[in-house]
Amino acid sequence: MRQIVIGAAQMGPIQKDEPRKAVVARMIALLEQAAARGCDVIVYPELCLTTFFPRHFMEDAAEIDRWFEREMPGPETAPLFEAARARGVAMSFGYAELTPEGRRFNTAIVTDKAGRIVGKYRKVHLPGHAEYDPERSFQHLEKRYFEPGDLGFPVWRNLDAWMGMCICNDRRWPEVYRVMGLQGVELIMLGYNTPSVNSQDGREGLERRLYHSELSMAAGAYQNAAWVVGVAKAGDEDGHHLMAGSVIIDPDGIVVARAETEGDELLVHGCDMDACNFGKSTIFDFARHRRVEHYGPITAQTGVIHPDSGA
Ligand code: CDV
Repeated sequence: MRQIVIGAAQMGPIQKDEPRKAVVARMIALLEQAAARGCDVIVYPELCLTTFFPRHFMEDAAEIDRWFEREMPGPETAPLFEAARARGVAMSFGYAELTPEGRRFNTAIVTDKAGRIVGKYRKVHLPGHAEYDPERSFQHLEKRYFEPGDLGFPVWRNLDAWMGMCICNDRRWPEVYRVMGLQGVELIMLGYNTPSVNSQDGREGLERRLYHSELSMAAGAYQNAAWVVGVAKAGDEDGHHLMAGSVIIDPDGIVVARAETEGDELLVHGCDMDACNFGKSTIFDFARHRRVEHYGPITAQTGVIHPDSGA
């Protein structure tokens, strides 16, 4: 048995004017709860240091830059790293990264129990649009503020397990889980900011959005025999509602812990990494059962090509 006690630290809303210092204090409060409940690792949401700023259209570079971190840890996040190190809790969280070369990514990191960053992931699947869209009921400008991640889907050895990360929209794409599955991933950690309504289809409400989120993560867990931890930033941010639905899912695709609120809430579950072994050595023993000779289109094309198109 290789048990990792996981704390899924759902966060309630962060308003536009809420300073990082206040957010980091909330994160430390969750970390303290996690330590008191025996957690080995705590997982926070996507872009968890600020409000979900891609809903705001901005043109001024200085205004955009204020949402980004130039260093990690930086002056405002250092207390979080110190608290994690002091309590011996590893952590994973998402933030907006501005590199020294001026590149912008939607990023997540994972640390070890000494607060050292052991892995970094940059979001690959950026939803939304790059220009102001008057047809939408609200904006989702991730394609404006970030470039697609350039690190692939790495997996790291940490806490005696194979760990990987993805971010929000990535969780809806089966390729994401499979690329990590092919590296033997045992724990996939992800955070999200998911509006409760579709800005292009008001009929798609909260219930269906929660279902699609859980469906995608449970499928990814089961089909790759891995634990999946999905953590929301939820509630009403500046008049825009984000769904909750944070979950811890076992390698059978079963939800073992689910958030009950839309606020700061810690889910705790003892996750045995050896529970991945059965699925990985039987129905999803990739080496024995995959037929890669038939999978070519998955990497050779992006969009749909109908068989009668002549292409
Ligand atoms: N932050 C996200 O990536 N949100 C998307 C929304 C826009 C659908 C998501 O997939 O949850």
